[in-house]
Amino acid sequence: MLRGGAVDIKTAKEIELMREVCNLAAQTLSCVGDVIRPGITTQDIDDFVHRDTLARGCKPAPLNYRGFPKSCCTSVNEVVCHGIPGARILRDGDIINVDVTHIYRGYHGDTSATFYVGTPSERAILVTEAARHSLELGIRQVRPGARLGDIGAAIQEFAESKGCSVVRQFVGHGIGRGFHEDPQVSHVGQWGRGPRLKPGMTFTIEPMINLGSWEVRILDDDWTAVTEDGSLSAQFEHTLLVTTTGCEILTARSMRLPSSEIFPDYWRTD
Ligand code: EYL
Ligand code: CO
Repeated sequence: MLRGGAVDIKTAKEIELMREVCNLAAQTLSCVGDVIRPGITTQDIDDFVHRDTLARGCKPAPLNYRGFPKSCCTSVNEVVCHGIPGARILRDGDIINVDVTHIYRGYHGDTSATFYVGTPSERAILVTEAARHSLELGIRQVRPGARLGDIGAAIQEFAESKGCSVVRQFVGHGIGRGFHEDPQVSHVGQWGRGPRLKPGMTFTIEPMINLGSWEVRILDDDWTAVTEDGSLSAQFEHTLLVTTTGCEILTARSMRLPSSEIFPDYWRTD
């Protein structure tokens, strides 16, 4: 049993199971990209995710987690995270984050992406590509000896340089047998601060980036988080392993996301 604050180091066998579940979650998320188009409902996405998760021999972790009623989260436009699938119809120009977490042989794999519905506006492209690139920059900090604060610093520095803001209320998290384990991974931070990363740690990075202010409020359903100012919000999430040399993106996708990765080089730096 881990003491509060202690970060679990996964064994070789656990890492193999984490690779499996994370790869299965990544495949489901890739396939979600093919069903998103104007005219479908967010419930249609949940139906697809539920069936696809079971078809891969997994269970959807969100379903009944702290009373959550659906198998994934679908967060449209000003919804920051934890949007509940339902009757909402997707319209041309919307952006939608789909967040899936699979359980397989007792282990969790958590990943999400923001998709464009039809033709995006300039504002939608800005916030979505800022979120995609900020996750990329956060991941680049992950290696043994780096500090937890380096991840948030890299994300915050970039997002704010593009005139966007970083949500503070929700954080990445350790993951394994538990959906949510220590540590908490803030998406804002200071260089050189916080505990050091060690090989065998597994955690998510999942920055939520807003076009306006970082403040969020929770709707009366007690789940849905929206931007306080109604501005657009976008998010991407990967589950990561700290290796002896750097990091492995356990939820990496081999296929591209057809409706989301239309500007893969928007802020290419290399
Ligand atoms: C369930 C429970 C309030 C999810 C994640 C579904 C949501 C709001 C109570 C984190 C925490 C997904 O996927 C997640 N993070 O990347 N709760 C989650 N729920 C839920
Ligand atoms: Co997630």
